[in-house]
Amino acid sequence: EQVEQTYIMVKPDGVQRGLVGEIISRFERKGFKLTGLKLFQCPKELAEEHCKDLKTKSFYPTLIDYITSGPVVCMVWEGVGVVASARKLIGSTNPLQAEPGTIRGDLAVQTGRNVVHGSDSPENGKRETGRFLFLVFKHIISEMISS
Ligand code: YYY
Ligand code: MG
Repeated sequence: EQVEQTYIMVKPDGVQRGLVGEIISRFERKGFKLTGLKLFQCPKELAEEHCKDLKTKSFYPTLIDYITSGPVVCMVWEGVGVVASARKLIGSTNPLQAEPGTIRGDLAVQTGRNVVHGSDSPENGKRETGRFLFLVFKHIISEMISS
């Protein structure tokens, strides 16, 4: 079986509500490996790139405003089967339909404030992780330039 990577992002409501530790500990306790982590104010371009499959949806503008409304905690988790397993730990998109015991099932009520993102396929896990690493790289370079 192949080791996968998934991109997990605690959304601004999760950060503001102080749920970062709780969310990290669920992935840690499950036994996955944390291989990247950074707190960011999500730039609008990244939010648009990240949500580009949802561009035609009516909630898209609200979604972009939400994702860019405050800092997010970006993480990469690794392991065999991590992509599907992380989706199970996170629960359904609508927190009212998410099972108790899942992150959204336990900690959220609104779809538009559902606390956390997780990649939906191994391909997207790679793509979103790549985007995250690029952003970290850009951030380091821009700090070097401005210092
Ligand atoms: O992967 P997941 O986050 O569970 O759902 P997606 O269908 O990819 O939608 C991404 C994001 O968009 C969702 O987490 C909240 C928001 N959203 C919404 O605000 N209203 C909807 N009806 C569907 C999704
Ligand atoms: Mg999704």
